[in-house]
Amino acid sequence: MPAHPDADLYPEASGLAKTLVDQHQSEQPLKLYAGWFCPFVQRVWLALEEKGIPYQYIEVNPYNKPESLLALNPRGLVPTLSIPNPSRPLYESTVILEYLEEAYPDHKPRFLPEDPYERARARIWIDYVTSRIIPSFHRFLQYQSANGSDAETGLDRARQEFLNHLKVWTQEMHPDGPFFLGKSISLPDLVLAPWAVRLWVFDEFKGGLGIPDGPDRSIWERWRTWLGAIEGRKSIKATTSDTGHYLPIYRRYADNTAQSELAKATRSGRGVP
Ligand SMILES: N[C@@H](CCC(=O)N[C@@H](CS)C(=O)NCC(=O)O)C(=O)O
Repeated sequence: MPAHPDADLYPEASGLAKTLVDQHQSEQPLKLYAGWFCPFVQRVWLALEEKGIPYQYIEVNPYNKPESLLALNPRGLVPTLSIPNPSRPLYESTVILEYLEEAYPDHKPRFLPEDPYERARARIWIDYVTSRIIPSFHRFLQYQSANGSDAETGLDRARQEFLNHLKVWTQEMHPDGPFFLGKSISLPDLVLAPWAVRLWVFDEFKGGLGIPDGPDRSIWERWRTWLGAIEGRKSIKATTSDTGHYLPIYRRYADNTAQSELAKATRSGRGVP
């Protein structure tokens, strides 16, 4: 079998993320098996940082899966956590986020509202990110223009579909914010933030994101307020590596040669793996 195209991706975090990784090398009961480049990992990494939960960061390449990862998670995806006393595995980024919320109630901020209705409503928009926004992000990024007269139409359809999902999500935000539920950052923010700070990939590879000027101005204004708050957040900066190291990975998505489970799922019309 040919080697996985991402088997030899850049092996470690860089920039500010490298500094953070270095601070989290010592043995801790809670272990995060992570890939520095992975947006699903970044969801969990953000939560650990925001809440100040002690953890050990363990870099693994999920495209060249080590036994240590497979022993915890037979699918070999990151993020995977090893939970202490007794040591047990946990995976699936949104499940991990809910676990951290429940298992560390004294670690602030709390990421879900107290009120049961508001909690449930937050979960609708958390789910919307994974079930709608991320698949359409990938359909747009992996779209290959055919030759011929409607070469751009398909790409534009993919772009519009993605923008429409962002718009629907944005319309559900607290009117002033700056975050989804208001003044403080919460789970809906954390689940989308890693993709929001990767939107440069559309400028780099797909001719731009194409947020329209004019119609829906106030919705896109609200989107920009949210994005500014996310981009300025310390935990986001601290968990982000140098752009140059993401480039070859995202180029493989953009030319649709990536072989990750997510890339394959997108090609065959399935959702997030
Ligand atoms: N549903 C999973 C998705 C995790 C995921 O797809 N992680 C990628 C890296 S960003 C991975 O481990 N890919 C390995 C593979 O595709 O074999 C979650 O939310 O944690």
